[in-house]
Amino acid sequence: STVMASEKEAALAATPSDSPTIFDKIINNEIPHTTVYEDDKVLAFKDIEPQGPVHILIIPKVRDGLTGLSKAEERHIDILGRLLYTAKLVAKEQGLEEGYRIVINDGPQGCQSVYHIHVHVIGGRQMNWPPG
Ligand code: IU
Repeated sequence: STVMASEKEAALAATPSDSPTIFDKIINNEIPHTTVYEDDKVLAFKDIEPQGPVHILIIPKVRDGLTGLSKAEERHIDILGRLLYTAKLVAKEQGLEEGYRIVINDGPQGCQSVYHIHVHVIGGRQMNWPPG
């Protein structure tokens, strides 16, 4: 696979599409990852390139057309709520008592590199605003 100099480069090289992504391989246990939470609908695992002491990704196990937030339809309302609620559970379980950052990157300008919707939970350090 191609080595990317940065997440931004990866995002700009990524083509928004409905093709299967690396997250399917993670869901199917075909590539190593560290699961921190799982139920019948969602999977939460450690990001391989953590942007803080804690960096977890939360994804739906079935993508159902939800390549990114911009593709959301009314039928996705339940899973969208579940992704956010899981973010809260994971943040608490990870001990992020002082706060944390939730991110959903969308599209090239949003720096999205994987077209299977995911919620980032980043914490364990002071965040800054505005984001980069
Ligand atoms: P983004 O919002 O699409 O930019 O986030 C994709 C994330 O997926 C990014 O933080 C990567 O480090 C992360 N990731 C991963 O955890 N495991 C992988 O095999 C790949 C990307 I490729």
